[in-house]
Order: sequence, then structure tokens, then C-alpha cells
Amino acid sequence: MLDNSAASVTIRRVDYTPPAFAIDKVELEFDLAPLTTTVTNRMQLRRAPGASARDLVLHGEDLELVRAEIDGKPWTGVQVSTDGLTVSNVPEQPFELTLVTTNRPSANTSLSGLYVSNHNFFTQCEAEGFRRITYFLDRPDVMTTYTVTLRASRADYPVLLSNGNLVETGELPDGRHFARWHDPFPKPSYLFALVAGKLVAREQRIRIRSGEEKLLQVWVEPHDLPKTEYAMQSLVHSIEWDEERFGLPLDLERFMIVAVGDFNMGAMENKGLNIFNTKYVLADAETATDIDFSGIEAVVGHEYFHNWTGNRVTCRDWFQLSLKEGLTVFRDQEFSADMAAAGGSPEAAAAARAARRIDDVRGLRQNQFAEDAGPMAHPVRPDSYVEINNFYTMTVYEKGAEVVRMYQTLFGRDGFRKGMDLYFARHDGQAVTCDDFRAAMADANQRDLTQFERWYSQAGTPHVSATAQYDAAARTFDITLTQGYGPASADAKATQKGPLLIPFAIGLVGSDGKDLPLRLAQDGQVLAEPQTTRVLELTETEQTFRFVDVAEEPLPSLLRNFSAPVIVSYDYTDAQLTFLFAHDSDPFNRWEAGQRLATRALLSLADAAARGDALSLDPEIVAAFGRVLRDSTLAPAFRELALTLPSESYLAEQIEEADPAAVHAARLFFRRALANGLRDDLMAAYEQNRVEGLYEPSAVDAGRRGLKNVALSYLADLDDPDDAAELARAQYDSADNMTERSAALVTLLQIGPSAARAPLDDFYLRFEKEALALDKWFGMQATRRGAPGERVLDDVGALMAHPAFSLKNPNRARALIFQFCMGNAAQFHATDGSGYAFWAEQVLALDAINPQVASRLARSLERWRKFTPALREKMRAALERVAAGVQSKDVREVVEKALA
Ligand code: 0A1
Ligand code: ZN
Repeated sequence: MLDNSAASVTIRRVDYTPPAFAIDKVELEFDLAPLTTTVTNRMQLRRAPGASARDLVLHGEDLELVRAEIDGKPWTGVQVSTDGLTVSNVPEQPFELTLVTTNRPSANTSLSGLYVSNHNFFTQCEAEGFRRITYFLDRPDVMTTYTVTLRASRADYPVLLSNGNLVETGELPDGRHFARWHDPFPKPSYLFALVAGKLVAREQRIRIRSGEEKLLQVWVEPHDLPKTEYAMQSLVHSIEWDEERFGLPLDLERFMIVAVGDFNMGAMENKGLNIFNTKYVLADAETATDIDFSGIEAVVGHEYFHNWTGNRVTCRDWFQLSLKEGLTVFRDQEFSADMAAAGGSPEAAAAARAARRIDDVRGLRQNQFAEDAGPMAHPVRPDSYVEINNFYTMTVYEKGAEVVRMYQTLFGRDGFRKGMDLYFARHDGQAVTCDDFRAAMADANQRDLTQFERWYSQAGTPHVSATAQYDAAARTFDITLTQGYGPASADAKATQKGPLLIPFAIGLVGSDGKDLPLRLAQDGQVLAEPQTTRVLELTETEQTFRFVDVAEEPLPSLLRNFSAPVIVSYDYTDAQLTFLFAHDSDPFNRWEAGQRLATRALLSLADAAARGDALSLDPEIVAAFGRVLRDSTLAPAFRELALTLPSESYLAEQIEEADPAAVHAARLFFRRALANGLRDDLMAAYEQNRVEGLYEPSAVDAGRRGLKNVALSYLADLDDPDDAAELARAQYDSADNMTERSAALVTLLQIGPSAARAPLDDFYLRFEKEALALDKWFGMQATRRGAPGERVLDDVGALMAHPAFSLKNPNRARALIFQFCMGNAAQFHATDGSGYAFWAEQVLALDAINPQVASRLARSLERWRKFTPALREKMRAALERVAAGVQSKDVREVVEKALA
């Protein structure tokens, strides 16, 4: 049982002490059975140099100790507690400790440690799951080599996998068999994994640049084998890319990916044995969308790239999590961009790259900026935590990736590569800190990066405000940048100590829409075209940069390609934004101009809606969107992104006291204005972007489908949506892929439940046995808009009782409950508080099953203080209800911080 009364313990970064013991090697033997699995753990231990501890304190949770021996003799000096085992008076000299324990895999619903999913065994050890398998020094700075023997019934568990290389297999009495694996690379316990069960593999042999042959395997349940082609292809591309871009080869003889249907996160980079949520492995045209395919490519890449950034060089402690995660997200973003760009013309490649960048930044701004402004705000390298699982956050991952990207922006690709090379030369095989990475970047590029440390230690999103002054007589253009932070929690404020080094990319756009040549007053050097973007280094609180020989008053294009994770304000007029939206040579900023234009209009519409005023939209804005929609020189993927308005939750973040109903009304009004104003263009975009021929998840085809489906969705918001309904219905019926089919169904749901009823039933029958497709079926009903006065929550409630629904499967819980609470703002924030009551009930129900999943859901109310007083009070009540009934420290940390 979890103890509801136990005080939460805060772990602090400054308290780090090195381990008192080292483990030279470990041998693990597993007698696998679902009810009770027995683990025999034989460790060669020795005191760390200089350490004098007499007792050995090991981590352990939910274990039953059967036996303890030192150097082959029973050892009675052991003390079991709720969080570990103390072995007293251990020998001075190196010794062998043998511990036999049992655990209960089939009763493990937390999906941390050893658990059963669909009758097969899996493990998840990051961050602190290994201690649920055996007593150990379960901390990332204790690295050792593992030899693992798995024993199980051959009939029930024909496949037995663990990290590294397979060294021996054989038969045992009573229909059992065994497999022994050895991983030659020392690793921390969080990278341990085993898998056992009825699985089959797609295999491929490749030759890497050294000439060595490698075996690649993707393991799945037998019926899923046809859906593994894309994952395998993505793995091959990842291996090639890491050799090409960073000179990093695959270091093991074999590399395995295993898919599991019950998984808390996306995937896990266990050494040589990556374990993946099925969502990021299984795909075919029928069941997966373009977004799913690109998610698979990114996550396969991400986990593979961890082999060097995370596994060969790992984290000293969990405060350094972004050392591996920020860096690996950056690497997977670059990989995805390169893959999307591959094979196209230079223009197409640039457009594909820009589309990826826009997508990544949109995610960051929507989710990480909100996190950074709320009660869970923390630096990229946090200073404290109660439950480390709560710190696998957008800040550590996505903001961390932006921090890594800034090194590349400052030093260029070659300088960044030099820094990476030095990092591996210094630290291969070690557990290190974010400071070590920064030092490698600094030393390789002969730069002092002391100030840059603040990116790791300061919480909150920096604000940069810009003002400009053109002097026609002197032909100078001065741009003054001021940096600071917005409102923040007291904890976040306490971390904000001084100005950051902000790489600020800028261009100056002339009246013909072309970039002007840039000449900065300090260095007197003119960049020849097309280098008309300049990275300014803002290091002071306020700094003025002077451009000289500026022939005409330019329009500044600020923070090109989003060169730093900051919020930029500048007093653009609508006309200036419209101009940039039509001309900026930087595709990111071209998109950004449209978003600024839309956001400004949407916020003023929301304001009017909240006051009950009549709504109206300047036809010039509609016209600006129309020009981009019609511009066939622009990639369809870009036009799709340009036409996608900021989400309701992003807009609510921009408002001091947000009224979700008003935001919803504003966004709907804007969409209707675009639909009515651009009907013919939308219709044309729909017709012109039909993709003929065999389905391919390429960036180009996906872009066309994306634009076509965004056009369809606008057409469904026409005052008369009959044509759209007909198009959507025909698209649903003729679809030969999930992208088209699900987009059609979502559009029909947008038009209304009656338009969607028949295809919704068809979808269910078609995909009854396809878990991932069924997740979509739940998700689209949870996120449906709902007519005025309609309660989508009633449908969600009914779907909770559907035989295919289960709270125990994280993907299913996310599809229905999370999608409603986090992806349907207007319905979730219903004024009667019904959404919040539902939230509290589900957080508590999940808390008893799976604290990690419960805690993620708990976070959907953390921004409660941002809302109107009436909503705020109802949210507080829901939070208090959870605080009173919570069992896990995971959820308790979140709700206590929210209420503090
Ligand atoms: N390191 C993995 C993410 C991960 C973290 C925790 C997990 O279980 C609690 C599972 C996976 C990654 O970055 O992909
Ligand atoms: Zn990762």
C-alpha cells in the first residue's frame, strides 16, 4: 500500500554526493512467472576510493527479500525498509553480495519495474524502476556491466531478450528454457531491460561504415508484423544519419526495438533493447496517419540517438536529465528535418525544413511556455524535485533542445560538431553534468560560455522587447533590445539572476519585400547576399545595435528561425505584419507574421466576446490569409501551417483572466470569417491537393493532404456546411489511408454528431481489433466541438463504459480522458464545473492504478489561477478534492505545487 500520510521528501541538486560503493559487475538471473518472479542478483562490490561507510544502503521498492549472502555465506546483517535495504558491516575488501528477491509482475499496474502486458513481460527502469526489480544502487552514476540469464516456460515465453549480445541459450527441465545475455558496455541501472513472450521480429542486416555487419530487429506480436516496415526503415535511416552528421557508429552487434501496448511514455532507450509504445512502432497506410508516421521516424531516431547521447555518456544525477534529453531532442529534430528535406529541390528542402521548425516551435510555445509560467516552472536543470518522474517535462526536453540549438546557432554546424567531438573524447563511458557539455562547447570553440549557464539555471520564459529608429539623413537603423522576464511564481523568480546570452537573428526587409544587405556599425563588414540574416548576441539587459548604410527605412524581421526560446514584442502595425506575411524571406518569420496578425485579432475578438459585444474582423486580415492560401509558390505544408490558428489553450495563456467560452467564440468567429471570405480558394485548395496514387508518408504528400484537409475543415465552418459534409462523406467512403479517413471523420464530427454517426460506427467496426486506430475513435469523440449548450462530457462518460475502454491502458486513458481535459478547452471548462469534477474523479482513479499517468493528468489544472474568478473557484475545489484523496507522491507534488 502507498502511504497517504508520509511527508514528501524534496531532493536537492546541491546535496549531490558521489556513491560510497562501486559495482564492478552484476549477474542477474530471472525465474520469470507472472504471479511471482524470482530475481537472483550477484554483485561484485567495493568501496569507492576515499569512502569509509560501513553499511551498504541499497534502493528497493515492493520487493520480498528471500535470502542475502556475502561471499557465498548467509548474511544476517540486513535491514529491510519501505524504500530499500541496509547491509551492515560489509567487508573492507571487495566482496560479492548475492540477493534473492521476488516481485509480482502481473500485479504491477504502475508499468514501472517488471510488468506484464498482454501476457508478455516487459521492464521500464528509467528513472527509478530498477529498484522495483532488485535491491541496487539505483542511480545513474553507478555504471557496471550486466550478464543476465532469463528462465521461463518455453511454450508461454518462447522469446527471451535483454541488453547486449546473446551468449547462450538452452533447454531446462519441465518445459522451461533459458537465454543468457551480456552487455559489454558499462551502464546505469535505468538502461537495463528484459522482454519475454510470444513475439516475432522483422529483421534486417546492415553494414556500417567500418564494414561491420549489424543485426537489426523490430519485435512485435505476430499479427502486427506487417506494420513494422516503416519503423525498420526509420532505424536504418537513423543509424546512417548519426554516422554521417556526427560520426557516431552503432556499437553493438545487434540492435533491437520491441513494441508494447501498455507503456507510460513514448519509448525508452535501454541499451541495445529499446522498448517502445506501440504507437511509435506500428504503422501502415490503413491505420496510421501522416502525423503517426512522422512521430515514428522521430521517436525511433530519438531512442537510437540516445545510444551515444544518454547511454555512452550518461547523467551524473537526475537533475542533469536535460543533458541527455535536450541534446537528443535537438538531434531528433535535426534528423527529422533532414529526412523531410531529403531528395527535394533546394527550395522544397528549405520549405520542408521550415515546416518542421514551425511545428516544433508551435509545440514549445503552446506547452512549454505555459509550463514556464505556472506552478511547476523549473529551470532546464532543476534545483529540486519530490518525484523525478514529474520532471520529464517540456522544459527539460523541448526548452532543453532549444538551449542546445543555440550552441549551433552561435558556432555554426561545424563549431557545434567540434564541441560534440570534444564532449565524447572527454566523457565517453562517464556520467556527467550539463556543465561538462557546456565546457566542451566552450573549449572547442574558444569561447567563454559562463553567462550561457543561466539558460540552465533560470526558470521562466525570457521576454525581449525591441524598438527601432531609422535616421534617413545618417542612413542608420538602430535596434534596441531589452530583456527580462514576465510574471512568475516565487520559486521561478528566485532563479532569475541576470541577463542571458541571447542569439538574436535579425533581417531587415526593404519596401520591395527583399532583404537589405546588413552592415553592423561595430565591425564594418558587409555580408554579401544571400546572407542577409545576422545573429546579434544580446548579453546585456538593454543593448542597441546600429546598422549603417541603410538605404531606406526597413521593416525588421526579428528572431528569425526562432533563434532563441524567448517571447519577442515589437510594435508592428497590422499593415506591417501583413507585409511580412507576404514577403519575409525567412519562412519561420513569414509564418510568425501571420500568427501575430491572427493572435492580435483573436485576442481582441475574445475581449469583445467576453464583454458580450458584437464581433467583427477586418477584411484586410482575411485577404492576407487568402493571398497565402492562393500562393502556389509556397509549399502546401507551409500553407497548412499558416492557415492553422493558434489553439484555444495558447490564446487563453495570453489573457490575464481567461474566459475559455469567449476564446472559443472568438476563434470560431475568425474561422467562419475565413471560411466565408475564402470559400472559393478553399474549395480550390481542396481540389488541387488531392494526392493520387499509392499512399506514401512523404513530407510532400503529407503536406498536400494537410493543406487539403485544413481547407475541408474550414469549409465545414461555412454558414452552410452542406458541401463540406458531402465532400467529407465522399472522402471518408473512398479513403484508402487513415490520414484521409480520420480527417474526414473529424470534419463530420465538427459539422455535428448526426453527420458523423454512420461513419463513426463504420470506423469502429473496421478497426475494432486495431488498438491504435481505436484510440483515435475515442480521441475524436472526446475533442469534438459540440453545439452550443451541448455537453461533450456526457459522450465521454458513456464512452468510459464502453467495453473497449480501460483505465489501465495508458494510451486508451490518454485518448479519451486526457484528450477531453487537455484538447477540448471549451468543453472541459464548462461553466457548471462538470469538467473539473470529472477530472478529479479520474485523477484519483488513475492514482490508485498508475501514479505516473495520473500525475500527467493532474497537471491539466495547474494553470487554474489564469481563469475567470468563477472558474477558478471550481478548479480550486477540484484540486483540493484530489489533494485530500491522493496516494502517490507523483500526484501530490503536482497538486500541492498548484495550490501553494
Ligand atoms: N528516456 C525516455 C523517456 C522515458 C522516461 C521515463 C519513462 O518511464 C518513466 C519512460 C521513458 C526518452 O526520452 O525517450
Ligand atoms: Zn529521450
